[in-house]
Amino acid sequence: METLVFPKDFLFGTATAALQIEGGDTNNNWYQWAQQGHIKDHSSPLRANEHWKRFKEDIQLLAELGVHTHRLGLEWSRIEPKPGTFSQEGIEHYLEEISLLRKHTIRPLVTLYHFSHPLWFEEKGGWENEESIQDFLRYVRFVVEKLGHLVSDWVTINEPNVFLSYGYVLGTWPPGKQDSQAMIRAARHLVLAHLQAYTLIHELRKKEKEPTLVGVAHHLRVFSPFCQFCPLDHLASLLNDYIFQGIFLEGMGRGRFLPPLGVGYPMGKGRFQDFVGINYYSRDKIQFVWNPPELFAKRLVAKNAPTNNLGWEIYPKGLSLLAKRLWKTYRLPLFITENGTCDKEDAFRPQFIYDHLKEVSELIAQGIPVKRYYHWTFIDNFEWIEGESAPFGLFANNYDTQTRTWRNSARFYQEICRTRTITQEMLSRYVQSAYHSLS
Ligand code: IFM
Repeated sequence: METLVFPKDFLFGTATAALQIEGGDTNNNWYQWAQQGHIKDHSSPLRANEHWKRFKEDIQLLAELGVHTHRLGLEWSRIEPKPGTFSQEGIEHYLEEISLLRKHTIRPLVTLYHFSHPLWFEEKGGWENEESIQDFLRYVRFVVEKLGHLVSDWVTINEPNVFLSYGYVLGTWPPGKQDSQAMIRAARHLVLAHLQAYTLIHELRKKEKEPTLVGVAHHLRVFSPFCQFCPLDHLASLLNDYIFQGIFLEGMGRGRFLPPLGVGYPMGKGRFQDFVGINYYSRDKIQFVWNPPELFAKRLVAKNAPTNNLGWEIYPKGLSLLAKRLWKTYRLPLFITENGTCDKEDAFRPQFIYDHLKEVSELIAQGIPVKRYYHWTFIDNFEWIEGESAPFGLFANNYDTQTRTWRNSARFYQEICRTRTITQEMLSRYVQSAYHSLS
């Protein structure tokens, strides 16, 4: 393993989402989904990490961890509990939280929408309703007017493709549908909401000296043919790539609508992102299957590949493959807005971090402007339908006592943040065991 050295302006951070850590909110679609019994371990985001109450303690931990930046989400339902009615308490809470981050010189990257929304929005039909765009923009305007003086970096929408796949194809997330027409409607609205929010945020902040950066956190995967010699597996991989991520990258990045989202440039040709956000976790091996009209592909894990506790393949090289492609296409700074793994024992997380940062370091050496790395996640939290049972945290959390514990990975990451290097000596202290494999 090599020593890695990162540039002085490279920022290391952590990422979280409001619903996954805050607890205490019942006015959102995910609380309702949990109440309906959809969470595998029967936990609820009502508890999570009680971060809403404990944010000072958590920010103290982030400061000790030494991160340069932190990606946090806002809970829309706390800020706009009823349509058009904003909560003073909600926005003041975030003012306080973000001010505290800044006091510790931790640069905030704020996510405006990360899978959860108010119940009133869900009841109106969520993103399927055309009015969703104006509803979202009203919320964005309020937030940027109130928080803009503290925040210059924004993610409008997190992983629209994941929300749509689980919510409208598999039906395991709210709104729990299996309806491709509804999915396409919702997808169009999400893309348009981003395009208009991008323009609005810049409009609101145009007089400010500090540049405002706005982008999307895209969930990006590598799709490759299960069988190298099977043309149909190749074709199915390309199609998966196009449908799962290609149409969102082009739609949200350049305002270019591709089928089935539409055609042309409804908002005009342009650039609608200041960085490309990459949430990278894994690769899928694609096998063509003929089972019309539902399926044309199966997503499989490569034979003998290392996997995490959720069975996701660990494939660090995929990060480079995606980053190179995005740089070639968009010529914009790249932020790794999420990267991390589910590892109950914290057995292979340090190795995972090293292997992915090695890819980042090689990309930088090749002149590709990867500027930030946000580890997903700061602390074990509510992992959507997995509930409390899928720990991705640098810190462990005991949900009964709400005690936070430093993991070996957190200590490793602390040294990485402090020194912007990974030395052989650090590797010998922190990287203890390699990955589990399927075989
Ligand atoms: O926890 C999620 C996060 O909310 C979005 N990206 C993937 C993470 C791990 O599944």
